[in-house]
Amino acid sequence: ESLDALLAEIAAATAKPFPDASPIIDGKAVGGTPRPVLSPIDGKAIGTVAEADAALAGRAMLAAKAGFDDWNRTPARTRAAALRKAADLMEAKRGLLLALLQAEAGKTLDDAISEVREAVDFCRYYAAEAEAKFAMPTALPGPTGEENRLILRGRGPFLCIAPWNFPLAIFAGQVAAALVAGNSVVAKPAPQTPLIATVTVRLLHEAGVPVSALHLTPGDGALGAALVAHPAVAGVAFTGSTATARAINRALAAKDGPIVPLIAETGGLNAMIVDATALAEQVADDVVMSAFRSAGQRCSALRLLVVQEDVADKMVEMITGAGGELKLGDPRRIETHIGPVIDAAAKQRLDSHVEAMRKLGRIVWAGDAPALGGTFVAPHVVALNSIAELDREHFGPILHVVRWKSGQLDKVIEAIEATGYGLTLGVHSRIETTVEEVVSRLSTGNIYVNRNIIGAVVGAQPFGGHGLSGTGPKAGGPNYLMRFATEQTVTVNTAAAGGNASLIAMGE
Ligand code: UN1
Repeated sequence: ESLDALLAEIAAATAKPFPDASPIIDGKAVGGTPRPVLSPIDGKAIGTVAEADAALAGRAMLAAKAGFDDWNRTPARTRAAALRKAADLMEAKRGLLLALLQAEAGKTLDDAISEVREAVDFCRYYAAEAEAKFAMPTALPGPTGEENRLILRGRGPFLCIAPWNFPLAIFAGQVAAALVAGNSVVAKPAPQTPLIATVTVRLLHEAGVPVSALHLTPGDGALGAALVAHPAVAGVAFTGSTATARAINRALAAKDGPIVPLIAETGGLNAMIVDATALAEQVADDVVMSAFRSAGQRCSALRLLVVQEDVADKMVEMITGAGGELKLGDPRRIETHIGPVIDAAAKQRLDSHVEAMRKLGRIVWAGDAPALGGTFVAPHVVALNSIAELDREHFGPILHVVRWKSGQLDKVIEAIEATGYGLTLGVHSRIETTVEEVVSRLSTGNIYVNRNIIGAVVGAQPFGGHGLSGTGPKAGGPNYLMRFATEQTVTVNTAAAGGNASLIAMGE
């Protein structure tokens, strides 16, 4: 399959105006307050979003409540079939999805292609998981004269709140998991990326998800708070900052009524430990890939390189050499390696961190940012004196470097664990006991040995962290759907009149 065909599909999708974004309740676009959607590439409007207010949030939640029971009683195989169909439709409509990932989220072609792939994989993976675990009750052994069945069902109206950095894959992944487990859904995309969310919801409806089971409410954090506060919410799946996850957790805890579960995937202070035995070229490649590509806008991205003193100068030189080869610019151009950061606020936060580090004399290297209208941030390498100095996640192409003395691996491990985050971690070493020590002593969710630390593959590398990085379970893993479900145990007295044959037959 040729690149030309792909580029032609993107060009065809770009030639027409993108479909507008709006709240969708029971399949209908319903009002909202319009504003333009701006591209991070050049700041120009690429479409319009009508944003929901608290009243529409309430309507969407009530519609999801009304739609829940039918969908929950729909056989899991039928629900899974809808996800498979959605995956097929995503592939068929990839031109539009790729064009939107580029224009709305500023993604390079590489990143956009991987993201469509990931969204498709999530749909197919959760479909298979639901068929394996939800379609049939599990028969469990027990005392003679009784039959026991464990049945998995949806919880109710699920609220899915997605980030802008994977506006297709994470958005579709959360929604697909919630739906296939039997929940109805109200989805709130990030304010920066409502267009692709609207296309995705329409596509899921086209694939066979009833309009009563999936509703969309574009809007900002205030809208998110109104949705979280609604009494009908039966569960929340959230990916975004640790601070917002905490706010959601507090708001849920403050409500009367049922205890509502929160599935949160948040930030990280992701480190890579490099010792003197590591292969330098490989480290340089993996660091550049993990810290700078995708403009550092992955929660898995590398923030902190912890390198053994003896090899630190050489490693940093190779990293900045490789970093200097990267082309920043319009992500729609095929030769571009790094596109813009998501918006002016993100750029401003990163610029002020770089400025603060510059004042302290900590800037080791800065790449070039293009003189274009968009929100571009050059990659940087910043020297720190200690791991503890990195006090928060800087969500962009900024790599912090700390040196460690041989014999101090212990201290390095303790300092990384002490950050309280635990999302991704890399270790580069050719000494097996070093790798083992790192893996066994760190609680980090995803550990990568002698490779880059981004791009977890659905099904093969279940993704998610601990502590300040999230609640689990891992997305794209065998336990993810469980948190979207309730369990029901049915025990039948087989000696009783009639024997309740139909209930006993369930799960045979
Ligand atoms: C995120 O950036 O919010 O492994 C999580 C990866 C991606 C990260 C997604 N799955 O790079």
